[in-house]
Amino acid sequence: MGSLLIGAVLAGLTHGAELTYPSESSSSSMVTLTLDSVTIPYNNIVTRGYNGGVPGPTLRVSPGGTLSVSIVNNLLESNNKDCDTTGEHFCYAATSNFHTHGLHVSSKGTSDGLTYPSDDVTVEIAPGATQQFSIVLPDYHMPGTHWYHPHMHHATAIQAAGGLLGMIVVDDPSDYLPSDYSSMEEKILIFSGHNWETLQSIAGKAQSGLLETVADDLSTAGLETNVVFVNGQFQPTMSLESGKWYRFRNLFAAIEQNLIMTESGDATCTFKLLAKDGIYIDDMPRDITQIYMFPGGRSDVAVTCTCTTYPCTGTIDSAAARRLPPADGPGETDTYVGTVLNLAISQGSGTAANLPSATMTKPCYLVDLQSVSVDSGKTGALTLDGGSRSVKWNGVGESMTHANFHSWDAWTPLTTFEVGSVYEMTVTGVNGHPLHTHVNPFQITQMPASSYYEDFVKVGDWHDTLQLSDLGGSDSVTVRQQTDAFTGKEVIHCHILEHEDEGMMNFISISGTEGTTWSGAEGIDSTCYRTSYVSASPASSPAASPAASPAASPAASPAASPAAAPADATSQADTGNVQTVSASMMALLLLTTLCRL
Ligand SMILES: [Cu+2]
Repeated sequence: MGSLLIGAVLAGLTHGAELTYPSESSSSSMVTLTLDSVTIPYNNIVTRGYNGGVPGPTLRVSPGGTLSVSIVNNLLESNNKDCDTTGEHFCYAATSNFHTHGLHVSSKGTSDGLTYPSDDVTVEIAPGATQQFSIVLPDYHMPGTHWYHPHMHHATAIQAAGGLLGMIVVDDPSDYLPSDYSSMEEKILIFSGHNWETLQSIAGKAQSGLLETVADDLSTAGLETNVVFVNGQFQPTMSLESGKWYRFRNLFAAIEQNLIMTESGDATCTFKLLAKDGIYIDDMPRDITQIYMFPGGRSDVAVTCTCTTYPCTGTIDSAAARRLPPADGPGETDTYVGTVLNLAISQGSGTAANLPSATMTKPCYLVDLQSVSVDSGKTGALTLDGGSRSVKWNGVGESMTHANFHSWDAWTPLTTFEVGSVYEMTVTGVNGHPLHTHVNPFQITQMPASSYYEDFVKVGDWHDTLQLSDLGGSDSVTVRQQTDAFTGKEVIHCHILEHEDEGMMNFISISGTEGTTWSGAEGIDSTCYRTSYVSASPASSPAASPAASPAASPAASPAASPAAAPADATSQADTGNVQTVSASMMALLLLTTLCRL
């Protein structure tokens, strides 16, 4: 115990161990993720992890690719108490499943006719069982930074924040990014938030076996009980060279708190925002001085650092810009305060050039929806109601408590949306509760102020996870989304995941013909793409039609793109079909381009 204390003090005085990076899987093969108890270096905590550690491997996939994942659940049946036994909303701690947070993919499963589940959070993998998932990304999926974690209702928080987490990178198509951006060296940075006080409390309620005394043990050892790890390490050191740009792929794998990160020390670092939640912003590179991360959110940031004399060091700390009064309990709405990452800067040979302004060509499901006139029947009020732990649509929506919720099939959805359309939600409650939507991301079209957090969040930006602590409780944010291609459940919940486990979740049922896309997209942005991204050749640039009509029709057009969604039962069962579809869509694209010329 004494040596641990000395070690902790030394770690505080000196720079920590060199940052390491998770292993990366090839997207072309099946990835096996084995859930088991693991021992992590911080006080030898025994928690749940994938493949022997925290975080799990980074999964890489290309647009149009398939994530084939086999989840092997080696957690112990003896730790799998049901909710009647625990008498709490926290239970089934050893039952798991697999959610791809941020991916624009089908939420369907085997009960819908798929051979293997896609991003289906209704799956339950019992202790000792193995389940394969097959998650097909559309050809036109936006490249970006996402993540995976279990989404087993009543056990999501203890599993995800306990250590079952990993990054997903959807790779940029070749020739997609300007070379100044594509040439950047990437740094995978998984900031995982572990408030062991919260986790000990949940573990006790769930009778989870693991983590039931974790915070007490840390206190006895004189160690911090609320920590943020980077790639599984506490306050490690990342070595960087001056004179070059790095692309930080930041993930805040967390179930509560915010990170507000700034750099200080002898090194001077410049941050430029490129993307949030796996979607490039329209005004990249955007000047930022702080990196704001909500629980579950991601950001891609270009970073370059210099020193007056070499080598030098810097520190990335998170500090509260404004500390909220405790709303629902300790830590739940607060910003994490502490050192996150140390930097060691050596002198490089190059010079970091000014980054050119760039607006990336977009897939049609992400065109700017701000000017669209949305049908009155396709608007409504979405409320994240912390008090009743519920998500409501136009004032209606039950809490998914253990008492209310018996099965996904028996649950009445909030409402029904039509696939291939545009919807508008006026959202309240995002001051205290991070809004997360599955399947379809959303664009912010209205906020009380045009930007928050020093331009980190602006009207027009896309997110799948959003929390704005600076809002008042009755302030609303208006967001729009396309219900692109995928029918089935669009799950919506609070990403303070203990709130989700307590019932703050619901879903919208998306109906219609699988694959239907919104025909109004090209009227807004004639360059948007519906198949694999193809780099624009000089010959095709005159086709950027100045006469394109901005008058967007939100009407669904079932015939618009019959082959757009590859995740239905037939195409998923046979990869060959997907390729055939892609080839035919490519032909259609060429034909369309020729017609425009
Ligand atoms: Cu919440």
